[in-house]
Amino acid sequence: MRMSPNKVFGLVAGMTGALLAAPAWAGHEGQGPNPTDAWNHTWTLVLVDLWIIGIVFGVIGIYFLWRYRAKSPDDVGQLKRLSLGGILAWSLVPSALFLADDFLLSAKGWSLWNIQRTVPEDAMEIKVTGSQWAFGYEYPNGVEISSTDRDEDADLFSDQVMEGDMVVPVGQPIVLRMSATDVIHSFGLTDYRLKEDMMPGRITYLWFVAKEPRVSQVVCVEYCGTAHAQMFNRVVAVPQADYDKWLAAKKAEAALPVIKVAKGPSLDVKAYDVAAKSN
Ligand SMILES: [Cu+2]
Repeated sequence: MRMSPNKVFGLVAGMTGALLAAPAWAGHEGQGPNPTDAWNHTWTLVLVDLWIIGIVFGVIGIYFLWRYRAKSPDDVGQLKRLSLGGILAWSLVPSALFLADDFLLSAKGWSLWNIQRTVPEDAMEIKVTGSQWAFGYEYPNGVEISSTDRDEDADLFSDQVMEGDMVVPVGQPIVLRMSATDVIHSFGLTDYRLKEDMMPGRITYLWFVAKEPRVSQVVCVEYCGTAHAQMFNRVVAVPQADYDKWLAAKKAEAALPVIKVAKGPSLDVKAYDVAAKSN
């Protein structure tokens, strides 16, 4: 089969047309724009683009390798002169197609950024503080949670709400107003595809909405010192009714007088035993 340059050209144009139509079938099923869906949508589009471009160029490249291969050792190729129209078409049309794709992706990135930076009016605010090496949260009713409340041997994969969890209601947009007490940290809400720096002396923000009950993680994604790797916490999304119950319980707990015992150096049990026996 011999393909004329015009046919190859038609193939490229056709496949690129499919690429530009891709947003229609790579769309998201969101109920209103939120940063997580917008990121997923844009990322899917980038991947679809890369696949289509890769396949188009791969197929054409392999075809040309086969079509114009040397048939004998002394086979010398012949340069075909293109007409002026051919030269213009082969240079301008592919450039225009690539530029159109670039503009499409930029526009998607732009709209994604707008979605990520525009906090819905009904968002519930939680104040978040980063410090070496913990996340602290303050809820609108004054309840305070710290990732250091978590038991050291807690099962991080448990689907039960545990001490230290940041709990949020499903379906409610949450805006985090964030700062730090010591060095720069970053709030990495990876399951929601979001992150934002937390800095001393500055308030930054991030908003997200959980569409279903789920347990996910927040990790510090800015190296912040020795125990940076241990700076993580669970973010648990629960139905609104469960959230209300949890918050009320936390509020009641906070109302009790709490006597905090400072942690001293660990007790040397052996020395204590010896001392006890000698008495
Ligand atoms: Cu950190």
